[in-house]
Amino acid sequence: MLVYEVEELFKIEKVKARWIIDSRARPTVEVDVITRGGGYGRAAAPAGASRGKHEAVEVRDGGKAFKGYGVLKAVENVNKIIAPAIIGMDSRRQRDIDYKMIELDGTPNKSKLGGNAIVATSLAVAKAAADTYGQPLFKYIGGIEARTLPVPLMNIINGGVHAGNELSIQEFMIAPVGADKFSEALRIAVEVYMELKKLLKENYGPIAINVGDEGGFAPPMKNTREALNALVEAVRRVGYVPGKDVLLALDVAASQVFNESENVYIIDGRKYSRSELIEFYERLVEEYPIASIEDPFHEEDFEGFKELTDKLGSRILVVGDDLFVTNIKRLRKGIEMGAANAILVKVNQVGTLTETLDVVREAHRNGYKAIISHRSGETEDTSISHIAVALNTGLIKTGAPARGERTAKYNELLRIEEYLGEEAIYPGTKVFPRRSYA
Ligand code: 2PG
Ligand code: MG
Repeated sequence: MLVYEVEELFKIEKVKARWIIDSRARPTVEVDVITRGGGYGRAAAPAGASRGKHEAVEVRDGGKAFKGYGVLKAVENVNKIIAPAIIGMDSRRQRDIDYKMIELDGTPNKSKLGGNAIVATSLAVAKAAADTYGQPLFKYIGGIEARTLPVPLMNIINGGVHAGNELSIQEFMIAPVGADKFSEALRIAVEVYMELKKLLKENYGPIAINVGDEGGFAPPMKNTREALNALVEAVRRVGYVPGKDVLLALDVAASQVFNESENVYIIDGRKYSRSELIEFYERLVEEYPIASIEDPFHEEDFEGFKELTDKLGSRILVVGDDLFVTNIKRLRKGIEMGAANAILVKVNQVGTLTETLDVVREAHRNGYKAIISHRSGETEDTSISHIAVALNTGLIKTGAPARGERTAKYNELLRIEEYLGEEAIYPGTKVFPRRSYA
């Protein structure tokens, strides 16, 4: 085939957006992109609950329908404004297409067209280009280098704004590292999840096995140690060694528990200043096999992140989520100051695939880990599984091994591991600062 004929195949032929509903029963934007060569890509925007102040903004309709959560306007923005602008463009020109949308939007936070409209289109374009090549998305993005399956940080006890219980900390996660393959790691996590369910039912009654937004249990617990004890106990009971086979991780989502007027954090009913909170984390890390703490301080407290990184950075990942909001400028500020040593990466926080790739590259260049992440409001879209493998991040955060919108991501990783066969790598503890936390 002649070069110009191949070029023709990748041109965008059709872009079509619609509303669908997400895992929290809220409407969201889904976009289909079709190329002239018949390549097809479909992607949907996820939505957060503990959102950072500096995230890309979702356009929602307001008014009565869907209690204001409708996305008809965002859908129209894709169909009437974005589609005519990108139809005819080469779907492989991801950067040009993403910057075209950024230009059309014209705001610093994508609030005109909507981060939801832009992110779904951006990912659908990449998938359509990949499909035109007949390749899975991770191969298209990462090429022959893409072969590291991520260690999953699995949120199996939910608290904070993701659950109807009294736990202040939002996420209590396990990281199954004691395996050579992702599929083995997933098996370990599933066994722990099953055992935890049993244990919670024994200790707190049947109400304890209700699940939160990310598929983790939302037991009627009142404090952090209670939740961590349950995790350690469940790991032991199924015969694994906490700190060796399974590590623990927290997302404090501290912006949610920060009281600005008093300049304190309220955790489990107790007030903590920044320095008291640092001591609290130091003790927890001593007592439990914790390998990662996300958003330990509120979203503007770069200083707090720096202090904790100085103290614990050689031992755990200090992860910036609401702090960095997948924004390269904020990440650079963190790098300069030595605030955090890892970044949580959410495509919809920044709004395009291109900006996401740039952030991960910047993180990696500076020795920061990147954790590709879902949102608490999700769809069946599996792009993040592909992005994690494509960029060899070695880390993903996508909830418990339960609820379809979460299992979609894990199941896709199983398929990717199968596709890669002998080439697949599972890094285990290598992605954390220490080899053992036992
Ligand atoms: C987080 C995320 C995902 P949300 O804080 O890391 O777990 O939650 O999507 O609600 O911002
Ligand atoms: Mg977070």
